[in-house]
Amino acid sequence: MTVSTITTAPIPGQKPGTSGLRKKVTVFQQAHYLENFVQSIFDTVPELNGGVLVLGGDGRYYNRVAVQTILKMAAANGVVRVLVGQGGFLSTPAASCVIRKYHATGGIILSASHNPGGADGDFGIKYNIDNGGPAPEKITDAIYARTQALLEYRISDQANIPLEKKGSYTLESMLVEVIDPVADYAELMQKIFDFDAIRAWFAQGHRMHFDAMSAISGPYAKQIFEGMLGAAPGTVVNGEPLEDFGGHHPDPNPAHATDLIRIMALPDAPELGAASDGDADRNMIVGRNFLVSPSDSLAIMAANAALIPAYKAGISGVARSMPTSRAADLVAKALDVPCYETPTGWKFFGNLLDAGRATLCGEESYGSGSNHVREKDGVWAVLFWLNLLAITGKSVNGIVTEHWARFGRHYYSRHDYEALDVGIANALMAHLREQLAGLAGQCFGAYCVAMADDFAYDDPVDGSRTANQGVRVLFENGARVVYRLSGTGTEGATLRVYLELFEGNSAQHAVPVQEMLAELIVIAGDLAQIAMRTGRKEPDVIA
Ligand code: G16
Repeated sequence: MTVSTITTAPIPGQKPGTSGLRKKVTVFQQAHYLENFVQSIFDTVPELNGGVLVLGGDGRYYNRVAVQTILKMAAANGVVRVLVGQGGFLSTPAASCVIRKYHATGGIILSASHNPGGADGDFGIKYNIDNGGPAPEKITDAIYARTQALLEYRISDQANIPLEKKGSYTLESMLVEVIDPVADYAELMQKIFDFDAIRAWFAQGHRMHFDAMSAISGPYAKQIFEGMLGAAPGTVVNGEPLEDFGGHHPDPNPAHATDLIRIMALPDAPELGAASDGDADRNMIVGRNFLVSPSDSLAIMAANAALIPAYKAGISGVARSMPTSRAADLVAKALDVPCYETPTGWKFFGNLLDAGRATLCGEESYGSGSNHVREKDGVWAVLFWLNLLAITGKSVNGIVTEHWARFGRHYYSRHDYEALDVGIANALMAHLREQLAGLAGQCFGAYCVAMADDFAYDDPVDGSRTANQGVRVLFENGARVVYRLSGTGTEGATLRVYLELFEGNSAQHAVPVQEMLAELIVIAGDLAQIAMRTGRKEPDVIA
C-alpha cells in the first residue's frame, strides 16, 4: 500500500459551468482528466487535509470508477474520513443533507444532472462546501485556475472499497464509511412535512404517479412514497437507477417526460403526477391534464408555506433566479417579505439561505428548494405538493387556478435552441448587448420597451458582483424576454429564450401558453435575429 505522486500536465477547458464540470464521459475517460480536476479541488480546499468528505453520485455511467478513484485520491491527500453512499449513490439533495448533518468539510458530487447518461452520454463533478451547497464562484474559479497549473497528483494504490456493502473500511489511514444513501434524507423529510396527513390521504385511495426516469430519485421515492407514506406499489415507475437511465433523457419537462404527460392526460389519471431528473434535484409537478410551471410552483409554495409544518411560522423571504417568472414576487409582496433575484445557478442562493434572508428558492429550470439543505430538491418539492393536497383536499388544478385568480397569471415559456455553433451563439448575444442602450422607448406593435439591460447581481450578503448574467428586455405592458446561453450543456451552445407575460384577468387564464405568448415570441425572435443567425426556424425544446 503506497501513495504515488503521478506527473501530469494542465488540461485546458476544466472550467466549472452553472453547476460543476460537465463533459462527455469520453472526455472524463481521458488519461488524468478526472484526477487533475480532483487534485485541483484538494489543492484549492486545504481544509480537506484532515477533514471529512461526503462522496456520491447519481449512478450514471462512470460513477463507480470515479468514486473509487476519488476515494484513493482522498486517502492520499490527507482526508481522515469519507462518507460514501452505498453503491456510490447519493442524490444531490441527499449529499447536501449528509454534509450538513455530519458537519463534513465538503462533498464531491458526481452528476451531469439532467443531461443524458451512458458511455456516450455526459458525466460531471462538482464540489460542495460545508454548508452543503455548491461552492461559490470564488472557489470554482480557484479550482479552475489550479487545473491550469497542475503538474502532479497523489493517489493510493490500495484495492477498491466494496461499495455494495454498508460498513466501515480503511484506505491507507482514512476511514471510509459506506452509508445508506436514503436514511438521513428520509429522516429529514419527516421533520419537514406532515407525514400523517399524507399517509391518510393515500389511505383514502388518492393516487400519485412518480416517474424516476431510471435515475437516482427512484430509491428515495420508493422508500418515502411507497414505504413510509403507503402509496400503492407501482406509484414509482422507472425506479431503478440505471447507468444509462434506460435510454431516458432524465430531464423532467414536457419534452422529455412524455410518458408522464400522457398518463396524466388519461381519463383515470391520478391526482398528482411528478418526475425528477438524473440527480433528483429537479421536479416536475403535473395535475390531471394540467402542467404546473416551475415558476408558478415556487409562487404557490410561498403562498401556502404556512400549511407545511416546517414553515408554519412563516418564511423570511423568497429567492428566484432572474429568468424565473415574477409570480413569486407578487406573493412575497403580499406576505411582506423580500424577494431576491439572483443569476441562474443554485450556488447563488447559498448566502441568502445561510443568512436567513430567504426560506424558499426556485428556478424556472424545474428546481425548487428551501433552507432544509443547500441544493434544490425534487422529492422535497413533490412532498410539498402532496402535503398541500392532503391538507387542503383540493386538486392540483384547483390550487393553481385559485392562485391565478388571486395574484394573476404569469404566462411563461422557455424556448431552447440547442447545439448551436458557439461562435454564432456568442455573436447573437453580442448583437443583443449592442442594442441595449437604444431599446428603451422602442415599440414593437403593442409591446413598448420600458427597460433593457445585461443582468448583474450584487450579493447582499458578501457584496460580490456577478455581471453578464443574461440580457433582459422589459416591456411596459408587463411582458419580459430574457436571453442567455446555458452553462450546463456539453455540445456547442444552447440559447435559452425566456418569455413571460402577465395577465391579471382570470377570464383570460385558460388560454394556451404558446398562443398567449405568440406575439412576444415573434418579437423575441426578431430582436435577436434568431432565424437569420442560427438558421433555426423552431426551438428544439419548449418548456
Ligand atoms: C443547474 C443549476 C441551476 C440552473 C440549471 C440550468 O441545474 O443548478 O441553477 O438553473 O442548471 O442552467 P443553464 O440554464 O445554465 O443550463 P442542474 O439541475 O443541471 O444541476
